[in-house]
Amino acid sequence: MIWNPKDEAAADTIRRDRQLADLQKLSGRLYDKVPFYRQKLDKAGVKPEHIVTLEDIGKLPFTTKDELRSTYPYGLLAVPQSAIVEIHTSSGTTGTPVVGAYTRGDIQLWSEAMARTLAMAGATHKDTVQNAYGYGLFTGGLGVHYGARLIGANVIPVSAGNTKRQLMVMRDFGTTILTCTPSYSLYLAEEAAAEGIDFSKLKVKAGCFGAEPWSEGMRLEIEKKLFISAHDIYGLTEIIGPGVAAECEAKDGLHVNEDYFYPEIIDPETGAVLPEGEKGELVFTTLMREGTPLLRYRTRDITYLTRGTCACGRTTVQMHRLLGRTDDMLIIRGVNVFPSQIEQVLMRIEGTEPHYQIVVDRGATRLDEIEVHVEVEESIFSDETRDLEEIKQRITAELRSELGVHALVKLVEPKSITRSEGKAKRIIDKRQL
Ligand code: DLL
Repeated sequence: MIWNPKDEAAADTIRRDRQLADLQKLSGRLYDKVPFYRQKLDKAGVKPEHIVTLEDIGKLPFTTKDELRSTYPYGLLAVPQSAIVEIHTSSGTTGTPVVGAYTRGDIQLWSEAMARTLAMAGATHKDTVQNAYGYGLFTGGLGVHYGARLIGANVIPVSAGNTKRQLMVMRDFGTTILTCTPSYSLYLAEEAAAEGIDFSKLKVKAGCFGAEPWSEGMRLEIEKKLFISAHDIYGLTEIIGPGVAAECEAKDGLHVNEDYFYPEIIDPETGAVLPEGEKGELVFTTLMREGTPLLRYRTRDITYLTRGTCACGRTTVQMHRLLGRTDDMLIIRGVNVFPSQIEQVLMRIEGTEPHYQIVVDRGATRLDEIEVHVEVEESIFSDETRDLEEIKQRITAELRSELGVHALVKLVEPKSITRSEGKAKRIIDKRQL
């Protein structure tokens, strides 16, 4: 079901007219109300009235994560502080957190964006949504909550963690839709098996998974283990949280809520806007945000966009599942390696579990070495060492052909890699770069 056919399935020309009008209003608002943006626009020699066509967005300067950090905490507010009703921040594990401040209008917009997202996974007011994203400053918890509420579904705000309780809730309250990180959904499946709970007998029918990278192979694994339809959902704190883009039943790219979040793909080196279908860095302009609107925000996420009416009837532009981030690309002996490439290889190999970690270090020779730790199935691990050796060799060969560099492969016991209740930690980089 399309939650809002008028906007999600609007004709392209109508949508573009609205986007242009909103962009013009936004640039005027930022110029008048946010000294940071006024200075930026002045420096770039652009005035809001120079935005005459949608393509003129290219005249506007980019906003970077560093700028968000340097204006921490309230430097980018476009409304008086008294109009703010909620604050979220990114986890801040890699520096000063970035802040998103929401007005009442922003919460309404977020609810709408998330209602669209959940509806893409089939949610209606009859559903019971078990929300296992963390509640708090992280946007996953409240974002899903607001969307489920708008739909009128029964939302269970269980939050992240406490796996045994998750399973009890799922069984006793008849959860039909599960929301959590993709890695955590597999942990739930694993614990269910240990507790003697059969997923095929539970009522869960779909899941909205995101907040971390995952591959098509991982989707198949989740669908098989949980007996559900698994949908990719994407978003980031700076823009709104989850609700930026999501997969419908066609699962052929994520529909971007482009009437709110205008996407562009740029060459990360030159900043040039790339044509449809070309891979590059995703950039968003928050056309309708009130609290902390952003112009051309560089997400560092890598993907490409495609247009055309989807089988579901939505006309919104689609982004391909993320291919990586400009800052998670590992450079191993000069070769660019994305963790997503490694996951793709591992998911193809029979006998491995979808739990892995990538360790990068410099050995005695001071050269980069990459070691991939991957769990193997119990039956194989306790069985013939010959099988283990075969799997190891296969993974090594496939990684070499996919990545173009040699990776050491270490097969580890089932359940030996630390499970995460939120975003999985896949990379351990021990190099001092
Ligand atoms: O992770 C928002 C979110 C919550 C999205 C729940 C989906 C579900 P941040 O903590 O600010 O926000 O992290 C944003 O996570 O720039 C991506 O690199 C990554 N990310 C988010 N969704 C996906 C996804 C939330 N579906 C950063 N696939 C983004 C791959 C994702 N990476």
